[in-house]
Amino acid sequence: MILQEKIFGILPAWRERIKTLAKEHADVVVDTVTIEEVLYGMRDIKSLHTDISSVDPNEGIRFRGLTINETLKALPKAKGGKMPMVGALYYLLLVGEVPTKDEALEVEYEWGKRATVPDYVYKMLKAMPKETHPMILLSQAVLALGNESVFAKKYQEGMKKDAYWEAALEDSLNLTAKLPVIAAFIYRMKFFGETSKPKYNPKLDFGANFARMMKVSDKKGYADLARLYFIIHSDHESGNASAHSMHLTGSTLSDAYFSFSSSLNALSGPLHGLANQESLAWLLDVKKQFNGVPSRDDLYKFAWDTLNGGKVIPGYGHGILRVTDPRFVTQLEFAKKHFPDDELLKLAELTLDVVPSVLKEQGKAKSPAPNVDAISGTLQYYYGVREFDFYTVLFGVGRALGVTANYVWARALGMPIERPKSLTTAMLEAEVAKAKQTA
Ligand code: HAX
Repeated sequence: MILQEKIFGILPAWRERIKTLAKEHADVVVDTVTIEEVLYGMRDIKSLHTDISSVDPNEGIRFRGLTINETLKALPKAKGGKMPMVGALYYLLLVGEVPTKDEALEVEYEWGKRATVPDYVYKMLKAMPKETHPMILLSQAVLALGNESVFAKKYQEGMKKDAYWEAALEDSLNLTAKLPVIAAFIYRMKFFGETSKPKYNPKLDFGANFARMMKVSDKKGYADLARLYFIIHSDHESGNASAHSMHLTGSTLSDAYFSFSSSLNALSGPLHGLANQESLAWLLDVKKQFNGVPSRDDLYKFAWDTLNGGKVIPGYGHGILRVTDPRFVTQLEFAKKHFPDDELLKLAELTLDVVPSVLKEQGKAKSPAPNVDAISGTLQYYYGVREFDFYTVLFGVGRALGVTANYVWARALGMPIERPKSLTTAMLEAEVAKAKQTA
């Protein structure tokens, strides 16, 4: 299988680089830790290691060194579409090189072979109460698939440490292949009462399959939107909550299913993946209150009312980024190209003009710029996916690509169990006293 062969070929050199760093330069200081960082979510502490992607605060994400624009340009496109194959992105993340079209098709082929979801997963999903949130269903389905884990089975049989990554890769491919099927099933079952099993067509790519299984609308472009969406949501370096949860759980040698279920559970919070549905809800509230797109002044007042009500304005601000999120820009460009006259898009654009200045006036948010979630719901809404609760599931399917690539490499490089040190308040106070004495 192509991914296994490629990783096998490059792994010795990567292992050597890590060994050199760990053995010969172990004492080199990369960061120091302040009390503020300890108390406020470890923000910005340089303490994680990944080569899959990295985020520059002033530039945004790079996947294996490529910006979003470079990624979209370089990767081979899907048949009949203008966006790259999702399989091409997975290859890039896992191998670190831009694949040829044939190499990308091989990943798509692997997914096609592995997309069958076991019956017991459908049965379990059908047995859940109707009001269950789609993220609960998705996380449950992923956890249930753990029955199939190659890693867990081989570990029990005494697999050698050197081979962990191969079992991790098998699980990751099996899991990512099934996710679009499970997500589409959840969508059709939860919102349309349909319980037939979606059929993955191995002759089509991941994005086209997802669009078909979702049965959203006949508007042209949903398959391309799905490809774009999954690609840009795949990874955002390792410190964000969903990526870090996957990594932390995986570091205990839990299999990819346990680990990805953790990742989804972290993604489900309103400060993380749920923000895309909250952001669209906010825009629709505005639209409802003003019976369409309001004046700049009315929107300004509405934004202040949100802040004065003690709420955040979803879709704005970021833990690391200090500029407009390029994932936002790419989606805005897609929307302007495909439906420039859409009322909700016009409102999103006006919001882009007003909200950053309101946040600046308030003076709390370190970045007043829009993040990925400020517009992703607007695009889904246009294509007919109007059930907000489903939006984080879409994010989850995309995020699986990045976090599983990290998971495979974490096992390949023998990363150990995570175990940072915690301090009591008295210990922090003692550090303050010590610092005062030496000052
Ligand atoms: N609206 C109102 N207040 C905001 C804000 C916003 N959009 N963004 C930040 N702030 C506030 C914070 O709540 C914080 O207030 P307190 O001091 O009273 O706690 C203050 O500004 C400083 O926050 P920060 O350092 O700029 O931002 P954080 O790193 O603490 O938080 C968040 C980053 C993304 C969680 C934050 O900007 C936020 O809540 N944004 C709205 C929700 C959102 O869009 N989340 C999605 C982010 C992207 C993502 O991960 N997607 O999955």
